[in-house]
Amino acid sequence: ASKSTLPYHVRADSHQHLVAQKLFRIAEQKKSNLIISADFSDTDSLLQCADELGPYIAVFKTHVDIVHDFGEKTVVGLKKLAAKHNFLIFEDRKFVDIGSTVQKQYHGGALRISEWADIVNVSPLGGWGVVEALEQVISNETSPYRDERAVLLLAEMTTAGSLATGKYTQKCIEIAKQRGGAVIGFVATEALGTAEPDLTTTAKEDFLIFTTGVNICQSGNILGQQYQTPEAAVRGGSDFIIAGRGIYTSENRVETAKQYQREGWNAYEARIAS
Ligand code: S5P
Repeated sequence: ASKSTLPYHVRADSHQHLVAQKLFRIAEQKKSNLIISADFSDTDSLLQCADELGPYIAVFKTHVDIVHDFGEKTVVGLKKLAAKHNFLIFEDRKFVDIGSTVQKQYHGGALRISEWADIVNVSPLGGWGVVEALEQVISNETSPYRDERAVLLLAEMTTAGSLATGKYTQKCIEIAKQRGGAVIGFVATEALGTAEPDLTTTAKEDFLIFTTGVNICQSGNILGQQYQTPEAAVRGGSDFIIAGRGIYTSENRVETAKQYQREGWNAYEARIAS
């Protein structure tokens, strides 16, 4: 699978999507391709993590449906910290339903995801309609967030026995290429063969690879989660590495985050030099 060996700033300059441009620039400025997966069940813990680790990350990934006291304070707090520390917010909602339902889950509802999440992900298990549905909401002329919202397709999963392989993964790539411009990349364990060797001639399809299942110390857990190291992930084509428990359950999460940041960044520098 080919992976991009181009520096983030080059990809920022040639990318057609504002969110991808922003993300590449943040990565370059902060020397970080790290995303923290902040799977906390209360607002205070979530915001404290964002404030402590904010300086070392490019993106803060949430599962707000596990936050028992989710509300105005959560939304305002997240937005404020994103501005303070210059990171994007990714709600790992994994939409998987018919388009009409997904529109209601994304926009409004209890979680108001379209209002605060720069990035969301979706599984096109039911086909392209669900991607179209999100794109409709995003590109709606009355939307105050037009161009500022992006979508990732869940192309692979890290868990043992995952069914998100082969044809399903290939279909994700096809859908990303065929649909309008909101899809900026994939959640995948490695490069999916979509990287363009030379963006100076064509920058249409520079899809970003976001990789979960990243952990320096562990290889997996009893519920089937499987891990790779930051270095292995980036070497394999990951553009942004996502780590949760490997960081937030460690004794000193700030030092651990810095370690993941360093390892991810060094691997990126090695890749673009190769
Ligand atoms: O295939 C996947 C896709 C995702 S988005 N495997 C995953 O583990 N995830 C998410 O990444 C998962 O929902 C969790 O929020 C995070 C992994 O957390 P960790 O604590 O195992 O690093």
